[in-house]
Amino acid sequence: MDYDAIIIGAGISGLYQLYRLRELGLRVRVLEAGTGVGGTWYWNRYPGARFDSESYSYCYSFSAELLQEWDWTEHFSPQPQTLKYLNHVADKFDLRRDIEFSTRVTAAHYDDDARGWMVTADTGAQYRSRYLVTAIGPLSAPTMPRIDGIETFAGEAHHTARWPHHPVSFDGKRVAVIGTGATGVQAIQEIAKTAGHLTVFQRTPNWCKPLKNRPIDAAEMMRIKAGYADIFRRCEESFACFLHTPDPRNTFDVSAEEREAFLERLYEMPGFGMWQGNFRDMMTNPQANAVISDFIARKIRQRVSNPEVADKLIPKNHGFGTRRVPMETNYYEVYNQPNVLLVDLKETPIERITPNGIRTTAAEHPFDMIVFATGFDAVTGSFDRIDIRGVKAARLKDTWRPGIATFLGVLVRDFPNMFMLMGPHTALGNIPRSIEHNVDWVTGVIGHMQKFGLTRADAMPEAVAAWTEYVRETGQALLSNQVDSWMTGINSNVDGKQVRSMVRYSGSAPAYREWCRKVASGGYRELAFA
Ligand code: NA7
Repeated sequence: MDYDAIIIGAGISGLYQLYRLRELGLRVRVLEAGTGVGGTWYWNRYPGARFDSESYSYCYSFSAELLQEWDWTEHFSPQPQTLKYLNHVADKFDLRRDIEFSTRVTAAHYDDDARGWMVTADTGAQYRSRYLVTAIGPLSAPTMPRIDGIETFAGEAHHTARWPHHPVSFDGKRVAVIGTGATGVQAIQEIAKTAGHLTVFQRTPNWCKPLKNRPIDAAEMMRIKAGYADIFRRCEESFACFLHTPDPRNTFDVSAEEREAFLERLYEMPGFGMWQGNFRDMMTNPQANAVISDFIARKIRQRVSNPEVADKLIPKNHGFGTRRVPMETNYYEVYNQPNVLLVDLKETPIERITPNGIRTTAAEHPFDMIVFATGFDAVTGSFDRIDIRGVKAARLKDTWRPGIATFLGVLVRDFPNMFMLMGPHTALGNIPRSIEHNVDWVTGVIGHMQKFGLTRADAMPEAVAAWTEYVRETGQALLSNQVDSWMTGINSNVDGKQVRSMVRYSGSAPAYREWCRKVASGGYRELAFA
């Protein structure tokens, strides 16, 4: 074997996994497609990209020294600052010497005789390794919309997740943005500041909530540093590892006045409070959800001066919080600007992209630039883009075709020694919190194998069946699983992703960790070792 472990990806999960496996004394190589570290925060450098979670809850917690030496400048860190932080982490722990940049993994094949993986990169290089850790992210395979003529556009065109490294100017330009998810909303509010004219092409409006970001001064940063232990304890106890926990009351436990006052407070609160800290039945009771959606709809009407435009911005096919809630800063006010136009694609669909711009069924819009904020082939897309084969050369893509099946979202039966970080069916939520847990657990399994001289680990079929069933059960009551979004496996631009499927675990993070803890403390009986 060339290496004990190959890690694919040098984002938040890959960097930390490298750190941990090095502690075990393993020979590790990280293969990274980008020219630098950072993953999501390396690729998504579009204007407006930033954390939607409090910076100090969304960072690594494993090193007290790192926590104490790093100063966050804003409550919700902007992408350049986050990238700087991840570069600092790579330098501080001397991680770069084990990372190969500009190396995109194209294939990973398991060899049962050698009990290891043969990994192939687009550079032509091949690597043999005992363990394979995928640190490729649930939202990292960008998708372009399927629109006729897209390749004929003669102006500038950028996907938000493949944003150029050089500055992009919107000054005086006629700019189009397609897509109004969390990314589109962040980009639109920024582009509108300088574009000559901005046209937003919206297919489905989302329920957006004010972020209420603000700078962190030195005194506040000192207080945050002193309170890190409490911050991470709160994250650990909450449903999805955020600083916000659901209110113990149900929506209709309180009077209409009290409810309104509570929702007002949440609306004014920074971050995900309105989504993660609302009445506890918001995500399961359609009537409760309708009340909260109505509250946000009224806010949109107050903030957008033209009632017809306001109406177009109000979602009609899903309730608040049932899709990822985009966080905004003056997003709705953008539509009051004279240089901004909203095009509702439900009314006037795009017919084609032309060399000059975009033609809908109603008009031809000329553009200098098109920004595609059209999202990702989520969760499984980053796996599908690599030719991953397990025992008897079975393709991972085919294995999952009838439905995703994993053990704890980490292991897949018949793909021995492959460990997924942030894979399908694992706890997501506040991703860095989940990453640290995932990495520590994987490190535990690998450490166990090293200690006992084991060379093959696979998930037992019964364990896979039990976890997959648990994922299905915990997702049943949730309104969000009855709505089309990347969280339910839908992507209109990808073949085979038109029907909803259970791609993510939607139970609680504490329950997920308890499963993992029991498996580890029981000596990994759910895994077949050899
Ligand atoms: P999302 O949330 O998947 O949003 C993609 C957006 O692009 C969404 O508004 C889509 O409309 C729109 N879209 C996609 N294809 C088309 C076509 N063909 N025509 C018109 N509009 C289209 O991706 P984001 O990058 O915003 O966010 C992904 C996650 O990253 C986010 O949840 C955070 O967790 C981080 P649709 O809703 O499908 O009608």
